[in-house]
Amino acid sequence: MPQVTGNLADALATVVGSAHVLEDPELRAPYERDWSGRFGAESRLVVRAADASEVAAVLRMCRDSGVAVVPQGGNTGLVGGSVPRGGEVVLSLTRLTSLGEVDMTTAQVEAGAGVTLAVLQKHAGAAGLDAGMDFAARDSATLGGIASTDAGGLVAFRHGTARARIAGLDAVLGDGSVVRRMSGLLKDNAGYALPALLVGSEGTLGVITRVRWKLVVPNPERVAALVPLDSIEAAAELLGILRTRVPSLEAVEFFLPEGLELVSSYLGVDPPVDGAAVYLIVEAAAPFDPTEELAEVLPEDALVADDTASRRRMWRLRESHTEAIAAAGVAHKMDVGVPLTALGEFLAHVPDVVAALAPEARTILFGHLADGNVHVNVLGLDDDGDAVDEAVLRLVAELGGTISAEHGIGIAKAPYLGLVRAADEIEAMRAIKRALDPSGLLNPGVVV
Ligand code: 2HG
Ligand code: ZN
Repeated sequence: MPQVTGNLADALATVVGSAHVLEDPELRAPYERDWSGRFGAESRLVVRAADASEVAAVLRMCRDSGVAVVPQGGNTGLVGGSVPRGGEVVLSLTRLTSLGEVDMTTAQVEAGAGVTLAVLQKHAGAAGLDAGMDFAARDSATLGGIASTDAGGLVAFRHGTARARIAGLDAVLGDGSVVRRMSGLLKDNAGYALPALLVGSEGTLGVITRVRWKLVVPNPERVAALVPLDSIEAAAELLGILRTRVPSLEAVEFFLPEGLELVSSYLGVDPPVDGAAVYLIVEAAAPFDPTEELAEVLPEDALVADDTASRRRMWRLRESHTEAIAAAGVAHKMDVGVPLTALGEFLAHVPDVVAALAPEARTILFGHLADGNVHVNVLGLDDDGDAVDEAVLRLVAELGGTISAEHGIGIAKAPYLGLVRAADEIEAMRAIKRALDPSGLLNPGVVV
């Protein structure tokens, strides 16, 4: 294996080829700022490995040179967890795109960390199966990033978060040792579950190079509905009815009038409904047509979409929130989880909490209602905006929620971990970090 004798870039080039070591600031730039537009800094260089052995060699060289590494997938993160804080090497995994044949006995498939969610969805579809995960960034977000953040998305209610979809993985740990767990066994309790620990560890313990993904059997018949409601309490009540009386229920998402207005004008469309306090998008999918089952419990003014084109139009109103917000400015994003019993109180209080500190700011609230996952986006904050983040996250903690539901802690929320995790628990996390990444090579400043 090549040794680092002089310049790190030259040494890395002997591993990945000089075309994949980017030093030119213009070439580095797309890797240095994340999708939030808020986080990022200059890297020392960007290195694009092609496989697990190159990843291992890159990590060893960086460790030997005392240079920290920020692993990066599709760079769709929103919490600063996959972009440099200043001077690190960015290790891009997007070239790890090998994709195995679907194993029809287990309904599992092996895929490189750089395979995007959309490619996995297509590959699964060709075998008559489905990825069991979906979200708006599907074309760019990669499986390595999805695994390391334990991403959730639009159908987590039915199929769980990434954790539930990952049957195994390969990873290179910070100390250079390798974890290989690709057998995909449902029952395998031999020792500590290291793959489970790596899922959601945000690149702080190891670099995931390959995953074994559990596919699901798709439901061919699908119906969506846009439901206008008078209050968040009415939404919570309807959610209870949907959950218990609609077995084909797949997703229950929500947005509010401010979001609908912003998205409609961004897309240049007339909102199909207005005048409500809360809007839900409900989707059901089953082997039989679930329209009747769903319609039975929905209010009369719900708009039902039973063909693909109208369902897509409906979903665009929800999925385009992130883009419409980004077009309006750089938002502070707080991806939080709140117990459903406290959701009404949370949504009612957040605008006041923000307004008390930043009267001019604009607060957009939307998210995955069935999961209690609210995306708080605040536009128009100045440099002191972190006080707003803290106040919102404190409210979440007081209500028994979590400061990170699906985007991760990153650097955005690292200072606030103590709001929802006890000191002992954080110390246990630090001990794990020291054990698996003793030189602090991987993603410094993220999580703990
Ligand atoms: C979504 O649910 C994503 O659309 C992004 O998690 C949320 O932009 C956001 O805050
Ligand atoms: Zn989300």
